[in-house]
Amino acid sequence: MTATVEVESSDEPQASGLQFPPGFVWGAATASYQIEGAANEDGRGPSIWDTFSRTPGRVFAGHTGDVACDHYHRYVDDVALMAGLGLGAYRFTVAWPRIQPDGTGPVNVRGLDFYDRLTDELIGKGIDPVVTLYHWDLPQTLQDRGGWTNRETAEAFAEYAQIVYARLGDRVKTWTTLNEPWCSAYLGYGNGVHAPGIQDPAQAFQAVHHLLLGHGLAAQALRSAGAQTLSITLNPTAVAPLDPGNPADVAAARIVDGVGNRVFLEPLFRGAYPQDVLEIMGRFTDLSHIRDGDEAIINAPIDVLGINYYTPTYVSAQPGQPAALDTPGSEGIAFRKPVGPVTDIGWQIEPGALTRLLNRIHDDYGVPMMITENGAAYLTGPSAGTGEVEDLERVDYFDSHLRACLDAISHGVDLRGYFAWSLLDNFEWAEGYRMRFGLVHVDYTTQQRLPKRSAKWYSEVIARNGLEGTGTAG
Ligand code: IFM
Repeated sequence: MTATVEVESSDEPQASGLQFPPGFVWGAATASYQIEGAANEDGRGPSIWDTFSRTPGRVFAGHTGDVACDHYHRYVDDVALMAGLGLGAYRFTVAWPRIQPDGTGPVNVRGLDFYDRLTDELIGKGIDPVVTLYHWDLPQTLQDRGGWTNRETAEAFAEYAQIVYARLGDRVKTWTTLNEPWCSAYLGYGNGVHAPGIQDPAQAFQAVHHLLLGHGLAAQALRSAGAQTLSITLNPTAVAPLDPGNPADVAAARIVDGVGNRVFLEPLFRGAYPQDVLEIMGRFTDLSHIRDGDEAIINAPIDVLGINYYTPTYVSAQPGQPAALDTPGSEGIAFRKPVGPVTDIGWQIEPGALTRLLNRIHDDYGVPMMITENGAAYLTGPSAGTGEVEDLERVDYFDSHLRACLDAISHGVDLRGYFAWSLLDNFEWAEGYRMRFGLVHVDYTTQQRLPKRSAKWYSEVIARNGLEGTGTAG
């Protein structure tokens, strides 16, 4: 028997399969060292990225974050730009070295004042401030004492988190402890491509643990201070075996998933490191840095998991292959070079991998999620004729990845929001300013901002809370 459903006609816009859930948060993200500049102003201390970027050969063409997008001085105009795009939320990072120039001890009130002004400016324009406490700019003094390989850094981070909360907690609802601890640990201490530039698998694993411990201690402290929505942002590897029918490739993917993903997800959501990963870590360290009770601290309840996604990873078993330095324990595993369409940074474009990743984390951990970064590097600049930036490839990238989000939502994923990376072109770490991820083009000579075609497209998506067209995504 078939049932007939009568649909009343109405002039109201009808939700289609390309519509996002009511209340979905639309935002854009940035990070302190990548945009602020003002590296030596108002009492800011040096960070590991100041040291690293001034070390010859570390960053493309010797670029540094000394000036970056000069956002520290231009935040009022930048917030106006965000309001013009219709952003509902803005994800920014507080720079630890502005708040405690030495990482511990005296508080630099002028640093707090800046984020206070920024927060008020956002709220005044109806934009929700979403704060990340750590996006890689560790105070150099802490690195001089071992950085994230030293347990004291985790304790110092919790103290710093409380200082920031005490100033902004009356207005900021969403608090993210760390951004992409995978990068801090494995790029900072594993392959050394990021600050502090160390290549040592033992230190990389110690850093993983102390980052997680710092998250847990900060989460506990923020919660007892009254924080409403707590989160951490991970960049889980969307890893798959090159040949899913080959058990050796499947085993290779399991190792990469363990060292890259489960090492974070399991203690965060189940309160214990997975046994197979402990065995890998145990080949490089005696594990004495993991103390009784630490995993319970890391397991502090959070409200939403931030996901940063850009590109998938495919691996296969390859006897004799040396380990990738950013994945200790990956001896005998080959990482496939990107194939098919890639962005200008060379990252493979595969929106379906985002759906798989979200579905998997939902199925395994049942946690609400938010896309806290997603975007693409394209070098498209202002055209000689119109002066406009016609970055249609970026529009396609966003569109296809938002469709991937809708697919995940229809699978049952509790996805609460999406933050485009990035609001502005900015300092892309070891790539310097040569890679451009912005919705808004920045002329680094004049600091002039120019919204790209993708910015206009994104503001239309925000206004309609959905993508153009009808029918189902995918
Ligand atoms: O620019 C970075 C950001 O700082 C962290 N996530 C990835 C982005 C693109 O590489």
